[in-house]
Amino acid sequence: MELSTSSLAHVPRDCRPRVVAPPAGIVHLGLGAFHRAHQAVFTEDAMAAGGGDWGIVGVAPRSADVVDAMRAQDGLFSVTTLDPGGNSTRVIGSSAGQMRAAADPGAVVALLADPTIKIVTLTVTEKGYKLDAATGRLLLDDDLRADLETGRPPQTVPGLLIRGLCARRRADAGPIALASCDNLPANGHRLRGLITGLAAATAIADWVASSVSFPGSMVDRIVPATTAATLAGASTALGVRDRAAVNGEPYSAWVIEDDFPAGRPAWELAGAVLTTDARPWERLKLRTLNGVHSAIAYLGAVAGCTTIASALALPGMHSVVREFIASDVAPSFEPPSGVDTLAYGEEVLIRFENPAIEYQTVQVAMDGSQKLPQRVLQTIADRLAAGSVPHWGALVVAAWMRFVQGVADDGTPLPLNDPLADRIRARLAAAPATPSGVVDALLGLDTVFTPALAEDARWRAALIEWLTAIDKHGVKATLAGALP
Ligand code: CS2
Repeated sequence: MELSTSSLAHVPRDCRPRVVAPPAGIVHLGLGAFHRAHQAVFTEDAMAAGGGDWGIVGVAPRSADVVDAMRAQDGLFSVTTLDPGGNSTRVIGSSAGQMRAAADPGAVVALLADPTIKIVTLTVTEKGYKLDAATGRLLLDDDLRADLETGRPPQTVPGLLIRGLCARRRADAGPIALASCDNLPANGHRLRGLITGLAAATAIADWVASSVSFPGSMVDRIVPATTAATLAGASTALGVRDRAAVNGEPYSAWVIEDDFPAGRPAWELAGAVLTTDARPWERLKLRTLNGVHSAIAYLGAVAGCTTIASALALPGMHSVVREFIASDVAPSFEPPSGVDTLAYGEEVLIRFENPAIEYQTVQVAMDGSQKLPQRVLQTIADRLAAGSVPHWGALVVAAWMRFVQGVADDGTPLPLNDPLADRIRARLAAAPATPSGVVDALLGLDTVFTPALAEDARWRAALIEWLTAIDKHGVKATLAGALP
């Protein structure tokens, strides 16, 4: 039997949703596993505790799989919390519909112009915003230009949002909040800059300024990609088949700027923290959790480890990432008041060690050109500006430079899933195959490395030193010998 509203009676009572088929109030762009295990859960709990019509219409930009699976299940899906002390599974009922933007962009635009929709949340990944990762400036590529300058159905996220906002203004459907939940620095400010920049040349510029808000947020939960084992585990727990199941770690956090002109769910009743400025939390999380995640991913993948937990168990890895946190990350920023970055880092390492979360190193490693700037390079830039050479940060970037060459230490091919893959390959192919050749070729990627970073001789030397060590001894031996 499949999971659906009519089969819920067969699902164990304590796994059933707290809300079913709520009227829509939110559109969510990016129907991936992270959203289903994060905002969808917070929003269900908020409706259960505080009421309101805040059902989520989930929009998948391209992929049809999740949309089809969820539609067949009346929008229901389950989240299994992977806890070394015992797993628990619950069905989430906060969905109010599913759409595929690529198949029917007009329907998404019409929805954004519907007065019942008061919030748009986004998890479209770093590259979805079409922003230069190094500087945050708009990257007006051919796709986005076509969305803005022709009447074709929009194919990019910014194109879809602008078209939706124009339609909303025309329909006089009232104010709306656009809330980025992606791992971008100052994500609310970046989305505001993007949308107001694109709207500047249009008739909706003033309306956007007065009626659209851009609350920033820090989102956090480790949610591995769904596998056949995820689906099998959910079916066993539920007694019915769930094709849209996801797994997540026990930890889950959401710090959101409270700027919702048309109202919002009572997320604070679901454990979220409402604040006036989420940036200190985002910076802490991006530089520590995500920075260390990427560090373990690149070093681990090159060393031949498939999961983050197994990579963290390599001799020397734990000490190296602790040194990275203590010597480079922690001194690079002021944490939110009351938070100790070193203690936060220790908690993060315990979360990464959870053996039940089989988070793939290559999943974290993908899109490095979009992730490294906010996760690692800003830390490095701040340390260099303070007069200190970030030795461990250089090891992380050297590991990325080794990773993008496409083979692990044992000769196994490594995937390069990155919007800049072609540029990266072309630069490497044109450069001498020496550590300094590779470092110079990649430092020339100007949407990744700012001029200050590309030109810093101290840092370049540190990169070359690490890359030489990795080339000569491999990652495992480099890690094992990195600290006395
Ligand atoms: C990870 C994140 O895949 C990645 O790049 O670093 O998805 C990470 O698991 C989340 O940000 C945790 O909140």
